[in-house]
Amino acid sequence: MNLKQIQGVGVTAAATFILAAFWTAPVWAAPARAPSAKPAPAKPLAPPAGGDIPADFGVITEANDYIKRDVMIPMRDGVKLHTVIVIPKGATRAPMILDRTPYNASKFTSSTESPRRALILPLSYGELSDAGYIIVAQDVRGKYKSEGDYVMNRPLSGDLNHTPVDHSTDAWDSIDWLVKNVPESNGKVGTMGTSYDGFTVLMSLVNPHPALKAAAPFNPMVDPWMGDDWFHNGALRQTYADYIFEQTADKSSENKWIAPRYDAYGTWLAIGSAGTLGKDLGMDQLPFWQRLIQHTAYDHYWSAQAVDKILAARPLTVPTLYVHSQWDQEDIYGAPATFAATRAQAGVGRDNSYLVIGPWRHGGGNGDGSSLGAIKFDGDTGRWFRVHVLLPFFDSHLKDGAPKADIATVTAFETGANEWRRYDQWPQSCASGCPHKSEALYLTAGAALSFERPPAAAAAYDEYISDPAKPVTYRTRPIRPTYASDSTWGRWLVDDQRFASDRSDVLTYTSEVLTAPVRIAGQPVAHLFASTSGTDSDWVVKLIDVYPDEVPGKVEMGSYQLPIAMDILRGRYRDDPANPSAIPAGKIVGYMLKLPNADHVFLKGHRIMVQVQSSWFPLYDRNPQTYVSNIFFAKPADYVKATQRVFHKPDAASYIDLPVTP
Ligand code: PG9
Repeated sequence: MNLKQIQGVGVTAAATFILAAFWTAPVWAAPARAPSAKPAPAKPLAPPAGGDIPADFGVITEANDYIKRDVMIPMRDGVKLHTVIVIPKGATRAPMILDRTPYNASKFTSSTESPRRALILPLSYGELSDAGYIIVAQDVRGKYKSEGDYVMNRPLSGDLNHTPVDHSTDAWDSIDWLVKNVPESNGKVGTMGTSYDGFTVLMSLVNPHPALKAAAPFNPMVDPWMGDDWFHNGALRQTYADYIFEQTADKSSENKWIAPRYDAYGTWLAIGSAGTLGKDLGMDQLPFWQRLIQHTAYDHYWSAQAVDKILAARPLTVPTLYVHSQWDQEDIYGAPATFAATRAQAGVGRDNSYLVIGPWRHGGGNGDGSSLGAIKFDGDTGRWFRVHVLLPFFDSHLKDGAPKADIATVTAFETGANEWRRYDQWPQSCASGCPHKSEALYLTAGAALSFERPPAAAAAYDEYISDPAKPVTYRTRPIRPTYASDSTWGRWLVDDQRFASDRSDVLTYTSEVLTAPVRIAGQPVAHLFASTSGTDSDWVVKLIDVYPDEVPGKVEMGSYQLPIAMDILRGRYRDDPANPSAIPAGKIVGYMLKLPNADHVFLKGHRIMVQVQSSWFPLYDRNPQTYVSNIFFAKPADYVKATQRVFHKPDAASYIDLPVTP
């Protein structure tokens, strides 16, 4: 039903009601028609010459509380980018928020059909619009209605991009046009966006336009080899193939990935290796897929486009609020890494760097943050952040005459305690250079954890068989394709880990019941001393909060194994991500794996758990456990069982460096 029809129904219904309630025939009313009189025959109307669709239909927009402009903005190379501008009706001297997206600007600005701007926009943008901001959404070049060619995460102009244009120049040209052509604006612009759009926000900070006054990258893609979308420490996130397929098979993402099976575990086991996938599902036709599977190591291709490194090399001149989610299932590396990079600068870069850490999934800061999976947070943390941090941050930099906002350098939600904290630096605890010193939590004999170094007499190691034919699933089966409409991918990082602790190919270490809370605020780092009978191996380490066996008021949480920080390391990159090397079979080797940042309290009565395993399937491709030059082209015979040993003896004592704080 369109707007005119809705209005028509409203008017007719109201008129009927008024007539029924108040109508009594006046004396002058004509007498009823005589029953014998014949009704006049209906006059047949012939359709007009041009058919029933008018050549130029005018949409009635008087009821809207916004004006929407659809424009094509010219870039320096002549390419025009499709841009939708949503202006609060009656706005004057309003600041603008620009979101540059590969996900369809038209859809972004018509989330629902409504005369209210708060409803046509995604929630967080609707709130900004209601606070007086002009919201601008733009299709990046080559996607949807924008001209030009699309390149996945188009690198800066240079040896990885031989054109003179990139997201930095496109942001500059767009901002320049906006401040000259939107008369309702005050000439000040902020950039905001989540994930890929967060990446374009960061690119707007490279040689920024002078009108760019503030930026809020939410969960930005920063280094997709180290720990964002495509890989984690060299292990391929193969289930993203469907995203690459849909994003690059055509301009408007109309080609849909058809999953061959209901359960992605079965799909990927049958596919075997990423190389086979290329052939079987036509991925080989996609240039980005080709680049992905050819650049397996952290070579120049990846390191030169890592945005934290790019921004570290130039002073951050625009105030930037990096928004991070503790349980970000897609880009858990980007925001804290880029904050660390620009905060380490002297002077202006340091002062312009702000960080928010919320208890959210990917993009969760844009929505309702009352809960995530089974975990509840005593209130809407998403709204709290937007009202108390995001809006004051933007207001103070973008609105004429707005007061300075009182925003802490770091605003973090401490899960467990479920309270927001203000810090003047992040991390709060680490091995050196932080306000607090981290502490080693040792994996010990008897499947235990201890802050004491393991004694010499204890058993030296635990072992398991890692079988690539039966990889450890990353969540309970069946696993739906990542972006299927019924997928619960967004909450997998808080899945109860009991399904894994029961497996014989997962080592599980548990502390005593805590008699006092253990609080962490920083990045736990796993130091494993391990051997494998193979010549390559993956190592997955999970830091888990085990709830008491019975939880009053939340019985379903009894013994819940809540992941706090987990990640994977591809063993061949242990010494140098750029230069892989075979693992010496049967030798004890040291591995260091930085886990994601966490601000969390393991409460009294809980226990700390660490799990170690060698596959995390099908999210990550299987390591054949035989060293081959390109793992994505491993042959079936390369996939072999391996005996894995994790050591806990004095000269090879595996531990987690826990960023504990008082
Ligand atoms: N993190 C997103 C992404 C997924 C897959 C590939 C590239 C980007 C995003 O939400 O944009």
